Amino acid sequence: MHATASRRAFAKYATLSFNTDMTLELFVCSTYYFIVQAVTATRNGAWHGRSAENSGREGEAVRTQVGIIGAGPAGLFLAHLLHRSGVDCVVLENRSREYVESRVRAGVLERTTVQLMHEIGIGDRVVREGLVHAGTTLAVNGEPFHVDFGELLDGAAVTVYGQSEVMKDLHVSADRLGIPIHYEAQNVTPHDLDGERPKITWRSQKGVHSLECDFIAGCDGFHGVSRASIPADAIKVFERTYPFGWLGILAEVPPCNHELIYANHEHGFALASMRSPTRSRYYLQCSLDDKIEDWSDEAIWQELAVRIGDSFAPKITRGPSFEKSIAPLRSFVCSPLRYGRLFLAGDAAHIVPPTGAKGLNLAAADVIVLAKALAAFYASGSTREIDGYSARALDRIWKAERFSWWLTHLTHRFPHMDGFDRQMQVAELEYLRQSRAAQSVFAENYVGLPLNA
Ligand code: RFL
Ligand code: PHB
Repeated sequence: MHATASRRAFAKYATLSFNTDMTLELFVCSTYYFIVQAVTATRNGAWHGRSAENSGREGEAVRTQVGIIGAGPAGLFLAHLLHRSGVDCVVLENRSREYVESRVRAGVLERTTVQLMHEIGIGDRVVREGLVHAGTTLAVNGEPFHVDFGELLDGAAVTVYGQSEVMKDLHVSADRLGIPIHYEAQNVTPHDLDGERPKITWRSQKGVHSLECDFIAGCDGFHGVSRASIPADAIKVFERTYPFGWLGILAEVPPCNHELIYANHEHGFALASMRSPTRSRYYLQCSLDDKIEDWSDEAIWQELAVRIGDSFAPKITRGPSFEKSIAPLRSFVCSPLRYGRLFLAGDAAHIVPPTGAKGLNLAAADVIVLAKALAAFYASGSTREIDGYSARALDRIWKAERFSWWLTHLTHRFPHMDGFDRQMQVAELEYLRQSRAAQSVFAENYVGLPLNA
């Protein structure tokens, strides 16, 4: 029998039988019995993670070790990391694969995220097609200045590579590895989170299904069902909403600069970003009352030119937008990231305003910690690492929340702002322009704090 299969079967059998009342001694003494049973079970085909095609017939209870709700970046990075550690999982996603792949969102990957892509075997395309940016430009009242991450931080850089490309890479790899993902799963509902045998039910065209698991990972984004399943008195929520949104467009035109431009202008914030040397992504701070129909392409190009300023405005190539959306901005953290056997990760647990480009990267960092903790549990039976997941992840989350909140305040126009507030913004940006120390702090946070921070 293959060693990995044996380990998996043992781990599964062990978790089925391990409960908090049981002493570790009893757990160890029972090992021999478990292995014998596990070998038999594996030979019989029981407890194997089943593929999306052959699992989940109506009424059939499927069993796995970790049930993952949500096939966004958090859910699929986690599934890959668990798979690599020999831990079985099944992913349930309420949207179609095409929808998840076409959602236009993040664009900037931290080093840790790119490294994670390499570790799980999807690093080739991001290296070929991703754009490595060793710096960024900030502008205040149309006057730009450059922050050189590479020079300040010993070669540090971020990679511009769209979230939709990350999702395509994850999907292709999940297919290849046989990671079971059920798309268009309706009415996904976690049950018995505070007991020993949590389960998830969902509905497909075939009927109602049930997934029994040892643990559930809630990776279903801000509006998902996981956090909403936790009793209100079991978690604390910290939140700031912002009195504006971001209007974003994609256009098949070359970017106006080889790196991003974050612009603070009296009219409000603007960001020049990109997806490739021929595709631009631009954002404008807008009112929460604005509708997409209020903003013609012409009005957007006009306002971008004003806010980005004279140095770069002549380099903006205008063209028809093929995607246009308005997103509200929010800072949000829920604590702790665990309730019983449910663990929250990614946007299900926290939201940052997109100013610092941290959301997807935080989701990746969370599941690196969570996957390691779950793998440690299955390898040793010790709950030490899973018990520490929430505190360890929150430590880094709060630092990214702080940076995103700070950069949002530094670069946006708030309705209550008076002349004094405006001068404070300008003074801080001028300080950033002139101070190497201030630039180092900015660069260190922007390229991403180390995972053990
Ligand atoms: P996601 O991506 O929302 O994925 C959650 C998945 O769960 C599914 N789902 C459910 N499935 C089953 N049952 C249910 N009841 C479910 N409810 C939801 C959803 O369909 C979805 O597939 O969360 P995840 O995985 O935590 O990933 C988070 C990131 O997507 C997010 O933080 C980033 O996009 C944020 N973000 C950025 N992050 C960066 O790191 N760098 C950036 O440059 C960046 N730019 C951005 C951004 C987000 C933006 N918007 C639109 C909010 C720019 C923008 C404009
Ligand atoms: C993007 O390209 O979508 C992007 C880049 C930087 C941000 C936010 C979004 O801070």
